[in-house]
Amino acid sequence: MGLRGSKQPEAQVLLLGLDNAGKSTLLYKLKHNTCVTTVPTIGFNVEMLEARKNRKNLSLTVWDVGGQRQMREHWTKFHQDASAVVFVVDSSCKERMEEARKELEKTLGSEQLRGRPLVLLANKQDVNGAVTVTEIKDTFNLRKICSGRDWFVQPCSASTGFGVEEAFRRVVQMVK
Ligand SMILES: Nc1nc2c(ncn2[C@@H]2O[C@H](COP(=O)(O)OP(=O)(O)O)[C@@H](O)[C@H]2O)c(=O)[nH]1
Ligand SMILES: [Mg+2]
Repeated sequence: MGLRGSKQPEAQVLLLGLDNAGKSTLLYKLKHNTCVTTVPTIGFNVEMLEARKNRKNLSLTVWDVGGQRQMREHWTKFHQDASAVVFVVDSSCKERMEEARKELEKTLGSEQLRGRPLVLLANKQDVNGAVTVTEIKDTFNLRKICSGRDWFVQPCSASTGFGVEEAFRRVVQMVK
């Protein structure tokens, strides 16, 4: 880092999760603090976010890779350079919890992501009857599948903005 002169530290963050989990909404909330009408992401969105860490600027490049099934095989191409993984779950959709759990497990099994911190976002907490953080920790068996890495579960709502800043601060804190 220091050898590259004045270039400021940067980190790549992978934003993953099933389609419709709220990844793009979250990214735009963070970037512009607005709610935009998203369209399903084909391919990927990428945004640069500025943060402060250890009294230095840190630029985070966030890769929001489309969550549709046919895109998931491409997730692995982004693994190599990732400093952290943010996995977004639609807490209002119990029907797809198992599918989400399987994808997360597969992601965490990637050799290239070994030891990388995970922030799991229990999104859509504004929806009545949304699954709680405790329930998600249990259903996903997080303690087990996250052994050997730092992890944290943050409840949030990308629509209202609740928990979104906290989630971002966690990510900044956890990137190495
Ligand atoms: N109620 C609610 N809806 C959300 C939230 N986050 C995203 N959505 C909606 O969920 C849908 C999918 O969001 P999108 O960001 O496109 O999901 P992506 O496929 O993961 O990028 C959109 O209709 C969003 O408005 C949330 O926190 N609460
Ligand atoms: Mg999207």
